[in-house]
Amino acid sequence: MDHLSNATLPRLPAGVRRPSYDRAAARIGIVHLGVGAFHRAHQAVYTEDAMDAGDTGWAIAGVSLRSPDTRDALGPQDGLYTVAARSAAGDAFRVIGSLAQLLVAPEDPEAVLALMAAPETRIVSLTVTEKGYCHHPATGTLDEAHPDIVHDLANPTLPRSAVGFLIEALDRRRRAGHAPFTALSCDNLPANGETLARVATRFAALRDPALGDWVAAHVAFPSTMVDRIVPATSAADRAFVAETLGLQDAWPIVTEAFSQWVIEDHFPAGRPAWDRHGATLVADVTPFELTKLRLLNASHSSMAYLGYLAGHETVADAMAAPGFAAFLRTMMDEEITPTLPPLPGFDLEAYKQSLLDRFRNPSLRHRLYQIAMDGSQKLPQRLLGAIRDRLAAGQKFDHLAMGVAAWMRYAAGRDEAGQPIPVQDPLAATIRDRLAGRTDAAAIHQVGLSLTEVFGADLPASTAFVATTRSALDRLMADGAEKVVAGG
Ligand code: CS2
Repeated sequence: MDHLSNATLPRLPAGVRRPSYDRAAARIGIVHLGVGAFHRAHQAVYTEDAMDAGDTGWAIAGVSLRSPDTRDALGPQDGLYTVAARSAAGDAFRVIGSLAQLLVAPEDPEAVLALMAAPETRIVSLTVTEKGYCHHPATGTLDEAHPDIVHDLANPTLPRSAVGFLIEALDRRRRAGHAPFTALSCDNLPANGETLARVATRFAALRDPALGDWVAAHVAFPSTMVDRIVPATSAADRAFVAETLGLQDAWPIVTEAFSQWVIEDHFPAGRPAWDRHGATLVADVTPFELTKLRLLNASHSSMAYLGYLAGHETVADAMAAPGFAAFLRTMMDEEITPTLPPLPGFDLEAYKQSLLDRFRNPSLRHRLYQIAMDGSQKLPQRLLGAIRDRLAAGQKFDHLAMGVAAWMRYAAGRDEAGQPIPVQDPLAATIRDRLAGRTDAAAIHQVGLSLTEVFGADLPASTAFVATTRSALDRLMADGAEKVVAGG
């Protein structure tokens, strides 16, 4: 079977949407760092819509900061790939052409920097995951001891980190008298634009105080809220897409029909007309971001650890198991909703119900193990912020605490049958070393709380937090996740 490419585009079945613009005439206006599945299901699709409507000066150069896999898969396809949006109502297939170039930073950092420094590049966007910011999750400040930060400060023209690339490219634009690009974070972080500004400006100042001042004064870092559930692509997904297209796609994206993008409208160098294609432009994204992180992502993470420990494979499997939907709904209603800022005109009840419906999507195999990754980088904005608000209000947070306890047990690396869990987390080795083979609740809890990068200094000093999370962990280790969740 032939591969998807510019040459085979005309062979697509009539029902498969494809680029309507002349790809050869499109010009790069965006460099995106972290050209992974989420970006390709989300920002690249909004940008495709804008280009289909004539905005063809906003093609994307997708940069991988680590692996060549995306470039190796899509390069032979002229950057084309399929987005298959699946739901109980049916499937929609679309071939996306907005990725005009694919680069692998470790192979040629200079090529990436040259593109980012070019005046035609007006936006540099990022989906580098929480750990890609090289920050302390509890405080949002730059981790100046991070190996990539240490390297990039010593080798500014050969960066490894997203921040290193951003600042070297901005410095080149500054020295050449070019205006800066807008730096657009599209990651699941609270106040993601402010977080990016904080770590980037600090990194710049460590390189050169004048550069730090320039970045702080001239670079726009708008915040965004991004939302689309995008499971990792499986071999079954590839077969499913090939059968529909009649062409092979080395890396299709299977996702849900739902997509949401809320963006602070602060783009001094311009932007695509994303707002004409489903994105929402606002002055302040905070209430949208907090609502999504604390409802969707908190539920995702709690379900990931409790569901994995209960022996379930996917989100849909867990949602079909006794008690999970009720556990999440109670957590959302009783412990999280009271911490949310007002969103005038927003139907919060309908939103919460829609989240549970999205989790139940029978067409998506969203593995709990995928969501469970990097929990040390996710817990602060997903569970701990709401817990701090509940502590300040003197209100209970038993369900949130159970989510924290389930992460502690998961991160300790042994499941309920005593089998090893292949924990993927920047702090996995630290946790393992500090446990030193101990598997009891007291040790797991004490090591967990010792992670100031995650829990800060305030939570381990809170009697209520320590007692509630320890009680949850004791219950979890005595009864098991399935019984705990079924019991509500
Ligand atoms: C998930 C998110 O893997 C995870 O941590 O919770 O990627 C989630 O699917 C997205 O935020 C949904 O918008």
